[in-house]
Amino acid sequence: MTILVACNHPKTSVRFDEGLRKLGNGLDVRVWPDTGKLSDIRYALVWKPEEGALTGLSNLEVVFSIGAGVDHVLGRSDIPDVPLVRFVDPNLTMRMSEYVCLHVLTHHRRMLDYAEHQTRGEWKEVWPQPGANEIRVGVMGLGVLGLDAVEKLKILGYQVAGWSRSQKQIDWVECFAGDNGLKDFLTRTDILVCLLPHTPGTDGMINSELISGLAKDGPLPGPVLINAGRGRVQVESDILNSLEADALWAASLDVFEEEPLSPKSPLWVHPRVIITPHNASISDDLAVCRYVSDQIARYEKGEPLENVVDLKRGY
Ligand code: NDP
Ligand code: OXD
Repeated sequence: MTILVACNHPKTSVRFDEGLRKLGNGLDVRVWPDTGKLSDIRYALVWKPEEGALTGLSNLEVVFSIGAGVDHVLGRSDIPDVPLVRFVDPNLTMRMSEYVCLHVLTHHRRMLDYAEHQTRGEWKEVWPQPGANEIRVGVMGLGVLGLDAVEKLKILGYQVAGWSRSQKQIDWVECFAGDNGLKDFLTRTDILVCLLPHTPGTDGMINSELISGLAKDGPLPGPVLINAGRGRVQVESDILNSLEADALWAASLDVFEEEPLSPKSPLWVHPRVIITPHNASISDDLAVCRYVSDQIARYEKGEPLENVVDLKRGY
């Protein structure tokens, strides 16, 4: 059983090569571009592989994505017509919810204001001081990550709603769906959290128009955006314009249209923007290797693969 590891950085590939070997599961691991005989390769483990890395793999049976998102492989000319399995893992899910709760609390509890006061040694309370139960958080994307995030936000006491493509029924969360449900979802949202994948359907959807639909009657000085889904779901110039126009009060952004974010981007220096380098939740190397190894074992036994991407939907 031969697996090809193909990542954007050779160092990343080496880590997964070592991880898979450590498991001692009998896999013959090849690291792109040292592929050996292409016809040996039945599996591929990829993260933003070089264009062409998956070409000519005539016996390839499954592609595994190192991340939960698969936009780094979809839409490429060399993506073969075989199942694409994405990474789903409790640790990845837990850490994304940590990020979401951290940033919701940061804006709710006005930590940017206090950090600024501290630079001047200024002892000053910021008012009003609403409780979590007065703040309406809306999570876009009620998949593996979104569902865990809404559950944890609910435990913190927030009024939580979710928005997804298909209608969901969850007792303790107000659920909205599709284009028809978007307006009402936004109107009741003070803090918007995006955990959407990037697909043709979500491309650029966080724009001025969407931001202007957020609640204007909340207890914070204005609406807040937190995006840890994908950068291409947002239009950064619109986010900046909305901040300047006070249509948006603050933002936490982990993902960007182009990554890494250019040092010239005005987002870096905006006083009400918090930037993190696409690390809201990073896939743990060994967890990925174990996951892939388990999936291959299932597949070899004739059991169905888990978390297979619907190529038509794009996630
Ligand atoms: P899932 O596939 O489990 O969930 C995706 C959710 O998005 C679903 O609820 C789906 O709706 C919804 N959705 C997709 N397209 C649309 C649309 N056009 N309109 C409305 N809702 C839509 O993915 P995960 O929860 O596992 O992950 C979400 C994304 O998070 C990943 O794709 C990745 O881009 C990002 N991510 C970011 C990380 C980071 O560190 N910043 C780390 C890991 C992931 P429905 O339920 O109806 O299908
Ligand atoms: C992922 C990511 O998709 O790290 O897992 O962004």
